[in-house]
Amino acid sequence: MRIDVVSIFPAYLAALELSLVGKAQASGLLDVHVHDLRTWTRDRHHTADDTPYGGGAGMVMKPEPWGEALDAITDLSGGEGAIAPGASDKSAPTLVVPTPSGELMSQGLAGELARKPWLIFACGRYEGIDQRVVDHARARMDVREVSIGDYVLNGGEVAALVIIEAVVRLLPGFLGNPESLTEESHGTDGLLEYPVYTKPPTWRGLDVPQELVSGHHAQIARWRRDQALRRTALRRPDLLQRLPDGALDERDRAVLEDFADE
Ligand code: JAH
Repeated sequence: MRIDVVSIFPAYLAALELSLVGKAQASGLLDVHVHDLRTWTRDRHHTADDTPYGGGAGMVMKPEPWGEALDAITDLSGGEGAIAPGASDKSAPTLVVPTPSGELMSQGLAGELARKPWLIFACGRYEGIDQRVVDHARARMDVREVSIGDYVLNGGEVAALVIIEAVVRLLPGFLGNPESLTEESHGTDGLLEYPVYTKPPTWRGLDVPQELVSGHHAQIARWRRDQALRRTALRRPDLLQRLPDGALDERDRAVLEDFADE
């Protein structure tokens, strides 16, 4: 996968060199390019913003540098037009625009983006990017305006980091152990994860639940299921409403009934 990120604060994206995303890059699975939007400004002061039409507080990012940036990045044609057999199609970029007014980020969207060959992140600042940039791009490529939650940041950079991390860890061959991806919360059964413990068995007077140290596989599985149900009911009742038909058996429903008064 290729990822391009455009920002007036490219230093924010330095975290991409670290840890798991950095390892994916080192392994050749991922190719990340960070660009300074001001590369594509033409005035002495490298102006990226202007006052909003219609008035109001704050500034809006000018469309021209964004248009030139996206033209330049997407015209990194690679010369021919032919795609080598077995090579991924880098001629079909998906533009991802982090914005509080976008569709909500989810594990499902991360999986969808992980199947794309090329993602371009446009990180806005101020009150956002002139809407014509997105409208113009939509006629030329897939565009996803994405929110990572209902709160406002100072720009799209941190949201882009969140989205990139959620996507890159799903790339085939990324983790050593593919099971660690399929087993966790939001990966399979739609419940929150159960609490986890490690040694020592007693720490500061707190014991590891006896069910987990019992060594009885069925008892451990049942305890974990009950805890996942309990946590989900208490913290994310909305997730219980969205479970597919048949996700809960009679025992699950009885357990939820017992937690109803907590
Ligand atoms: C703020 C451009 N959903 C989180 C999120 C994403 C992006 C932004 N804010 C919050 C943002 C200012 C300018 C994007």
